[in-house]
Amino acid sequence: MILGTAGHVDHGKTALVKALTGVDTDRLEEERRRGLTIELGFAPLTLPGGRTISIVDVPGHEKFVPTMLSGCAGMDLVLLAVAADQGPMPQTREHLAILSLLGLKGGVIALTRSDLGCKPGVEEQVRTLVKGTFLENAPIIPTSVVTGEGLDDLKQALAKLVEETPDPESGGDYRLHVDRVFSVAGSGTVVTGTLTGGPLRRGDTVRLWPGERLARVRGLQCHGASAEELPPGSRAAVNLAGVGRAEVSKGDTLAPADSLTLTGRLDVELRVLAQSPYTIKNNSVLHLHHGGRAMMCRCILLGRDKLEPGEAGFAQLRLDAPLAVRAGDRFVVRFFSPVVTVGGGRVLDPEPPAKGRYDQVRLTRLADLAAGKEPPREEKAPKEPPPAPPLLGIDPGLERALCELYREAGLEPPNNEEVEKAFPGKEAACRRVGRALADRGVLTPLSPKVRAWGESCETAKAELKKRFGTGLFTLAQARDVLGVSRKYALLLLEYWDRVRITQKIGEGRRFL
Ligand SMILES: Nc1nc2c(ncn2[C@@H]2O[C@H](COP(=O)(O)OP(=O)(O)OP(=O)(O)O)[C@@H](O)[C@H]2O)c(=O)[nH]1
Ligand SMILES: [Mg+2]
Repeated sequence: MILGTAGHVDHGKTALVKALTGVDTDRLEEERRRGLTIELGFAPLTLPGGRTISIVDVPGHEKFVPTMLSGCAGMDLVLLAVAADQGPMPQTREHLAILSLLGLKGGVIALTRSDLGCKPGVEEQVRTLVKGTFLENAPIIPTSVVTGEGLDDLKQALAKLVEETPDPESGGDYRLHVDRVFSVAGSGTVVTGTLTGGPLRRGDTVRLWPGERLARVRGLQCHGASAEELPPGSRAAVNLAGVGRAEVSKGDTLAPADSLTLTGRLDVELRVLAQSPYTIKNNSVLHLHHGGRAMMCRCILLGRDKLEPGEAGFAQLRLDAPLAVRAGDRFVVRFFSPVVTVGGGRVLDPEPPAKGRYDQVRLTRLADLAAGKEPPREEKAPKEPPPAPPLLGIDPGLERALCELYREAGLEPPNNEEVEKAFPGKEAACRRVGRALADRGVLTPLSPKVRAWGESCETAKAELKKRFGTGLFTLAQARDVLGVSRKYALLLLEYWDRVRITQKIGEGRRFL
């Protein structure tokens, strides 16, 4: 079972984890120097009664909310830290909202740093904050890592909570959102993450989504102890046979080959937080967080033009990059700018139609899906056969031909559909090879529909950096330096904005 921390920066989360487990989860030099959590931290906690659970310690700083979100994947319970001398602060509220949107069911609240004195009325403020949320009836326990006050009570409260909470559901397909990747001398690439579903066994063949790479699980560990299999709710370290360090990234998902849907569009049930300062309007751009991934998306509202704070409705999210999902998955959305959490919801249909915002049949079907009813079945196009494993199944001739085509096209590539059409009869294989080349970084995914030769993009970056340094430049200037049309210059710059190579400022941009 996974217990996550939550709460505002400096409210004593990491200190509390250390006092409970003996593990300092701020392991980076920078974290220790700045006294700030930057990356997720992990520690096992043995509770009174002998049961051991895993703690995921998240950063509280506003800047690291995306990291906090990635740590929520697979979280069952929360330890919300509120500094007794300060009371609830913005990220106390934002973390609580995120955990509510993700469907967490229980937790304990620690009033930390109690030795520094309590702000008058702080317990009341906390009670008011959690009223109507899943923490409404959670115990509030004053704690201090300096005097030791409350630590035993906190452990007892956690033991009781764990006992009352059903174990994470087993059965079904395992899934693990990768939160760390590293190499171990003599073993090769190891990824870690929180396991849901499963169990995951040594010898299993996993797919590294959203890529198509298949890999065998050579070894498994939980908090340093080797295992033949791990149940859901485990912190898992997975040694992948034959996978290079560069072939898997943080945010990737390990799951069986045909268990997820790779998609660029999601029909969802979307709820706007009651305390959201913003309304979500049709066609607005949002940051989407799902599992360990974050990306931009465009929100097409279905059957309405806006969602006010506190309202829920159906929407189609059009994603900037393919995402591996399953119906029922939870997600969170943050406003484009300023970046604050505004809502979230559940995926209802990962393979939805592209059109028909006011189509009554579609809206009724979504309402049925949201209510958990099996919809009146529509005829769907037959699914593509599961992709063949790359490297084994890839036609080297086709790979060469595609590379040639993209190299020649440089910064003005044809879109994916046009590329496929150039290889009649081999469209599906072409799609596979294209994706595999993008996964390996040979091609750069400028948008869900267009890829470009990676080296051309790198050269373009170098040319523009040489010309403008970190100064501002306009789209027209970039177009002239690169000698491409406005359309392609914009495609490249918008891609760089998304992956934070450039930043858009008014009408200009600069390199970050
Ligand atoms: N006096 C006192 N200080 C504490 C206590 N717990 C934490 N602190 C201090 O509060 C500061 C922040 O503690 P952390 O545990 O790093 O806070 P955090 O919530 O993990 O911070 P982020 O991870 O950056 O969000 C540190 O200087 C701690 O020494 C406590 O019980 N008493
Ligand atoms: Mg911390």
